[in-house]
Amino acid sequence: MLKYTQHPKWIKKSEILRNVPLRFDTLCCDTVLPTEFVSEQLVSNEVFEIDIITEGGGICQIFGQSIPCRKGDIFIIPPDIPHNCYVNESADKLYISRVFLDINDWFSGDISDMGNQRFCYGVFCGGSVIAYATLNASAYESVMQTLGAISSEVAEKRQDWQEVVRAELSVLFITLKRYIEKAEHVPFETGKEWHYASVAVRMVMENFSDSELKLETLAESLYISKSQFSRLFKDFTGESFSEYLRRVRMNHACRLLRETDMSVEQIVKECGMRDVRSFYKNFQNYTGKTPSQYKENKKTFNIKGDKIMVLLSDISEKMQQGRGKVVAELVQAALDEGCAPEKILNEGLLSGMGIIGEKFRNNEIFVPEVLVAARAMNMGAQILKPYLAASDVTNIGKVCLGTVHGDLHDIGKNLVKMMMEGKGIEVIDLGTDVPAETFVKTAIEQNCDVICCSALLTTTMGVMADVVKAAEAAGIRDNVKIMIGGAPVTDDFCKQIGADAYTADAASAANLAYEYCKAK
Ligand code: B1M
Repeated sequence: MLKYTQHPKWIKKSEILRNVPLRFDTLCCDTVLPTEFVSEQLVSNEVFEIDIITEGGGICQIFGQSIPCRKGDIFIIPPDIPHNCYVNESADKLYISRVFLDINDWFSGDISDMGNQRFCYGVFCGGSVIAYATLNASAYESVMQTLGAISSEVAEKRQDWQEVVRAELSVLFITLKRYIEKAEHVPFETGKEWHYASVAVRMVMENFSDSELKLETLAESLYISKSQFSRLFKDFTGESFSEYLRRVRMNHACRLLRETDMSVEQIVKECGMRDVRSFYKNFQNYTGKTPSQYKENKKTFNIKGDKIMVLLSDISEKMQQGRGKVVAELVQAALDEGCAPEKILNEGLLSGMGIIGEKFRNNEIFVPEVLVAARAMNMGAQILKPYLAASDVTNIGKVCLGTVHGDLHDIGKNLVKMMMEGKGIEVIDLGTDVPAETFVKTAIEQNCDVICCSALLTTTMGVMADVVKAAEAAGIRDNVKIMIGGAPVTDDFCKQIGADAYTADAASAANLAYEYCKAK
């Protein structure tokens, strides 16, 4: 029997839209889907809403379409799309953490708007704030980076943007979680103070080249006393105003020395320093080198080999941070420097992915971070694709390739595909989570020369044995070669299950598949 209860009144549009680009709350829903009242039950917002199912299971109805949902599911609902969540008839509760994002606010780039809520992200329960995350300067920076990444995904809507937004959001929650404080411990009135400090940080970032920039002037423009300003600033950034300003200026000076041919005098002006003498003194204290020694280093850095090394390590680092666009640019820069694509793949992208795997194993990072890194890896690999897969030869033979059932890892498989296509082999990409029968059915229907299986989990390796058995059962075992690969797979395992070959990397997989196809 369907039960109908009133939709809880937790959406207050005016509140959502006031000054804050992002809010989240938690909702406990106990409404069973009322078939006859569906249209009246749907609600819509003027902001993006992201619903994360944290407990229970039920139905998410979007545009009148009922989608079953369970713990871990995330729904991204664009503005003005009518939607609602309901519990299953059998389940009694559905808990949803919800995020409201005012995209326009992000695009305006006006940080001060956000500051009105003292850099605070509220955790709401039943309409009231139960906790909030108050961010210090570096946490704020990292949240802004994540929000920036989300907003560009949302704006550009690339193929798997929803996946990436999900991953980025989880990163956001992990970051915020570290800063969550119970509401009673953080008096609401501190908001203004945090606002002052954040505005001051922004003013420093924007005006550090003004040699007249002083604590007094900033305090004055915020209508607070010098000592109050000084205290707030230190609380917020962890540094005194003068230390902070010096650091910002010296970082900028280092960058100019590294990346431009500006004279020291020009740099002194550009960094808002008083004169060359005090610049030298500060610079030496900060870097331990004179500006000319620092510039000398830049010259060594410009020697091609070193530059490539730096680029490769940047690729690895940015990939681990999940900065896909930057990775793509760095990969292009390394190619432009004449670095071999295989080197970029192995010493940049794959070396970064190795570190990610290590950190993941040690619980230093979690699935969302890995996912974001994986995407960055793919964006880098896309730039390499035409170089790795450069071949004029086509139609050497046909293979079907997939990651086995239960396994969603596809980066290695995609590399194998890239390399095989580069060898002129036609690749039927079956994607991930591929059942044994599908490999065999495709091989028969498409007349494939080779079946290629990839597995990254020890728990899914067994499916490869099923593929061999299924091929035998279908009577095609003598006509088709079976190749296997993936991090946990070994030559011994290959022999044990009766597959034809194991190869350790994508390039050798492509070479062997080429041989198999040619021999047919
Ligand atoms: Co997962 N993951 N992951 N993961 N992940 C591993 C594999 C893991 C080793 C991490 C760890 O614990 N250190 C671990 C497996 C442990 C085990 O089984 N022994 C693991 C786990 C546990 C999991 C989850 C269960 C985590 C969870 O949910 N709690 C989950 C499983 C999801 C599922 O599949 N059902 C999961 C999820 C994910 C993400 C989705 C977040 C993401 C995948 C994103 C994607 O692929 N689109 C991910 C990633 C990225 C990794 C790591 C970090 C990197 C894998 C990778 O892409 N490597 C990985 C740790 C690691 O390997 N360092 C890890 C780069 C890639 C180029 O290498 O795929 O080995 P690889 O391919 C190589 C060769 O093996 C070869 O060519 C490539 C190089 O040239 N090759 C073949 C591959 N296939 C071949 C086929 C061939 C021949 C060669 O012939 C046909």
